[in-house]
Amino acid sequence: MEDKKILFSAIQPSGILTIGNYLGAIKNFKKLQDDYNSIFSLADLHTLTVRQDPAVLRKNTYELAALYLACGIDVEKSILFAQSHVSAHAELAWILNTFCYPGELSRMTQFKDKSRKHEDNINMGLMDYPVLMAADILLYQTELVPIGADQKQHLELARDLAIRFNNIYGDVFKVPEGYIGKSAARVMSLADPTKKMSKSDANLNAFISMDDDKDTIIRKFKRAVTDSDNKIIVSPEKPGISNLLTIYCAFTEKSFEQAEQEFDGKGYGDFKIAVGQAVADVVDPIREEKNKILADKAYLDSVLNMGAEMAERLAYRTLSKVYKKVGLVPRKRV
Ligand code: ATP
Ligand code: LTN
Repeated sequence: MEDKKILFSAIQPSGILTIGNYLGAIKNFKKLQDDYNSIFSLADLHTLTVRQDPAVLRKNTYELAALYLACGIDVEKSILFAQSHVSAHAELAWILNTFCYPGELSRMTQFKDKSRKHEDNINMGLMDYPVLMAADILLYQTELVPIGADQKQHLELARDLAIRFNNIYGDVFKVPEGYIGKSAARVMSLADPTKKMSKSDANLNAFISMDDDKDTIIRKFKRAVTDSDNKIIVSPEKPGISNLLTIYCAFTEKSFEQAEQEFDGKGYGDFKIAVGQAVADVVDPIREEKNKILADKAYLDSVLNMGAEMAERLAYRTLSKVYKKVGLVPRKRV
C-alpha cells in the first residue's frame, strides 16, 4: 500500500441499503478512496446484535459486497472484506472491553433506540456494539472514519478507548478522526421526517431502498409526508420538504439555492416527481450493475478472500502489539 493515511469504514449487512446509507456512507467512500489507503468492511458480526435469519444474513452479505463494488469501490485500490473473516476484530474487542465501563455504553443513543425496538432481546452484544466498532477502527491504525451523523457518538468512544489505552501502554493506537459528509449526513424517514431513514424500518414507505425501481421510487416520494403550505424551501419549520430538498440536492449535486429557484412557484406534486426522477437516475444503473456482479458468486468470494488476507495481515500487527503490551505470553510455534 502506498504511503497514504488509512481510512476505515463499515456497513452492516442487515438489509437492503437505503439512499440514506448511500448518501451518508458509500457515496463518500468512493470519493475518498483515491486519497487514502481505504479499508471497507461488511460488519456482519455487528448484525448479530439483532436476531438474524441465517439464510437472509448470508444473502444480505453478498448483496452488500456487490453493492460496494457497483457503487465504485475499486479493489485494486481499496481493501474490501467481511469482518467475521478476520478474527482479530473479536479478539481486540475483548481486550477493549476491559477498558470500557457499562455506563459509557448504556447511555449510547443507538443502544437506547435499539433496546426500545427489540425489547425482547436486549442482549450484551447490543450494548457492546460500540466496543466492537472501536476494535474495527483501531486495529488498522486508522486516521479517518467516514460515517453518517448517527455514528458520531460511537466514534467518540473509539477515540476515548484509544487514548485511555495509550495513556497506560504508550502509543499503541492512532486516535481516529471522524469524517461526516457535508450534505445529506442525516437523511430522514419519508413517513416521519423527525426520524432518520433506516433500512430496518417496518414501514416500507419510510425509506427508498437501493433495490427500488423507478416506479416504486416515484410512488414512495409522492406519498412522502410534507408540510401544510406550498413553499419549496429549506427551513426548520418544514422538515418534510427540507428532507426532500436535501435528497434532491445530494443526488443532483445542486445547491439549496439552485433547487429553491428551480421549484419556485411549482407545486409539491411536480417537486416530488422531480425528486423521484433524480434519485432513480442514479439508483437504476447502480442496481443493474449490482445484480450483474451478484450473479457471479465465485468472483465475490475471491474478492472477499483477497480482502480478508490483506486485512488480516494489517490487523494482526496491531493485535500482537496489544497482546504483548498487556502481558500475554506470545505463542511459540515449535
Ligand atoms: P439499521 O437500520 O439496520 O440500524 P442503518 O440503516 O442505520 O441500519 P448502518 O448499517 O448501521 O445503517 O449504517 C451504515 C452507514 O450508513 C453508517 O455510516 C451510517 O451512519 C449511515 N447511515 C445510516 N442511516 C443514515 C441516514 N438516514 N442518513 C445518512 N447516513 C446514514
Ligand atoms: N456501526 C456502524 C457500522 C460500523 C462501522 C464500523 C462504521 C461497524 N464498524 C467501523 C465505521 C467504522 C454503522 O454505521 N451503523
